[in-house]
Amino acid sequence: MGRGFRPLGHQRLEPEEMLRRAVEFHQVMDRRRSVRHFSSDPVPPEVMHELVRVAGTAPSGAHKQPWTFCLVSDPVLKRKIREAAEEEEYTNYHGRMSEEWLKDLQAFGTDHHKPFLETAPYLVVVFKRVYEVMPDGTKRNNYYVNESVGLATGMLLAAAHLAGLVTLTHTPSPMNFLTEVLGRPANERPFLLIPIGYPATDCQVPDLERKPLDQILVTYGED
Ligand code: IYR
Repeated sequence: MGRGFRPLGHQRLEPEEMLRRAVEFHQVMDRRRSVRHFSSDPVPPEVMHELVRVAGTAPSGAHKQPWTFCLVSDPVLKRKIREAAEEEEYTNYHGRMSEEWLKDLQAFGTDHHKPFLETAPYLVVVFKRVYEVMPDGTKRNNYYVNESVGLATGMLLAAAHLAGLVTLTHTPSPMNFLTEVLGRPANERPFLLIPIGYPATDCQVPDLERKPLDQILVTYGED
């Protein structure tokens, strides 16, 4: 796959410009929120394809790029996904999740109803590719698959936000039904389910605060 090395082609920024860009990017990203109430307004498919292209720029273990992004807009498939997810979630909310977990979720107002799986114009179902099947049928393991696919998904969320769209990082559990509904091969495992679209007109989000820098940053070597 590799063809040797080539120059990086990097240009340094002035410190002020660096800081300006970093501050601005934080301001933009700080407005990103997980959204559970979607408009059904359509999103141009070219935009969605571009978001996936951004996700595909993520770093990955040994550059194996162990991801597949399924872009679902077919209403029949969306309904199947909703029905299967709601069935699993019903079991989660009625005995499979601990009391502590249910209490932690109260602030988000979630339950087993997942209408957004049908309302959102697109569902991006992210699959991790645990191994690759060679032409001779042998299997080759990928490396740091969760880390790689997590990074790619984060970049997808950032790209969607920058494009003026909203997302939900949804984790129906267990997620095996996605393999079946989408007819994915055995080397792919569902990783995350991400509805993408515009927010509903009256969309509300939980009134949350992010941890301040001094709670998430520990410095070593600064004065
Ligand atoms: N998967 C369930 C429960 C759930 C779990 C966590 I952690 C969340 O942050 C939100 C929901 C659901 O989707 O409802």
